[in-house]
Amino acid sequence: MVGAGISTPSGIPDFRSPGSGLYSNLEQYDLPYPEAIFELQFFFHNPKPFFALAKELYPGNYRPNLAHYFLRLLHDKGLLLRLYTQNIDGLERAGIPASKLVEAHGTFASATCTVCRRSFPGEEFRVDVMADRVPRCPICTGIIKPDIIFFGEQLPQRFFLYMADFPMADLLIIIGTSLEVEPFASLSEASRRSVPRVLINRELVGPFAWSPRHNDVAQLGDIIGGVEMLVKALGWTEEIEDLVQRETNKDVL
Ligand code: CNA
Repeated sequence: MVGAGISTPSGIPDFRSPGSGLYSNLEQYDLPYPEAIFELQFFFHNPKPFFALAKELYPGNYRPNLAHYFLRLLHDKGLLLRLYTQNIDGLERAGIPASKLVEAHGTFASATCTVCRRSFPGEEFRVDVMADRVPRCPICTGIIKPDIIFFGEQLPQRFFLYMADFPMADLLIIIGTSLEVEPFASLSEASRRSVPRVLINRELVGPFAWSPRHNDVAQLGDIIGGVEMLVKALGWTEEIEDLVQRETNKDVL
């Protein structure tokens, strides 16, 4: 399970980190209060702040970091049952196939007309978003909203895979999330009690703080440092360095 914290080393601010988080830097988005950016009522009143964020987070602006490559390595080794992410930056897609990924809070990769409900690939309105234009449906002129889950909206069907996945997991790794947003946060309680839960985060969060289990493990501090320690303990340091090198070369080519 991962959250915004795995992408802060890539330069994408999280929500709640004091000072650097999105919620403490609202002026540029012109919002009455932080959560309004993901509220439908506010979106229909003024979609511009959301599209300013969309422009920022659009695929291609940021690169995955060591935490993403660690998840990729888990997958390459056949150890990843599923990756549940709250992130909407799409960085997990670099190397993790769609079948292994649950983007619980949606994605910019597709979009839906808010009036006629037609679906569009995200790429189709990239030009509009980059030019600070609110994208409109070519058929009915309704506003097109990227398939990001707003407060009160239903989570994607794939989220419910957790009912089969969590009882099967042998290990639950949780990285870079405040575990404050439901229902995602409660997944941290859905693994079997005999299964260790590993938290890599700046501070204790969710059940690690208020109802820890005897077999919980918390590596507190910077995420990259925490991932490096785990990778070292697994004896995968060289492998991950090779992977990062290969992927960086791909970017350069
Ligand atoms: P959050 O509530 O902002 O929590 C982030 C957590 O990560 C906090 O506990 C931080 O202390 C911790 N953290 C951040 N950076 C580091 C670091 N470098 N080292 C160690 N710990 C760190 O974010 P959540 O994901 O828990 O909240 C859920 C929201 C945030 C979801 O709905 C997301 O869509 C949304 N969000 C996503 C992105 C993204 O896609 N990258 C960015 C901002 C917000």
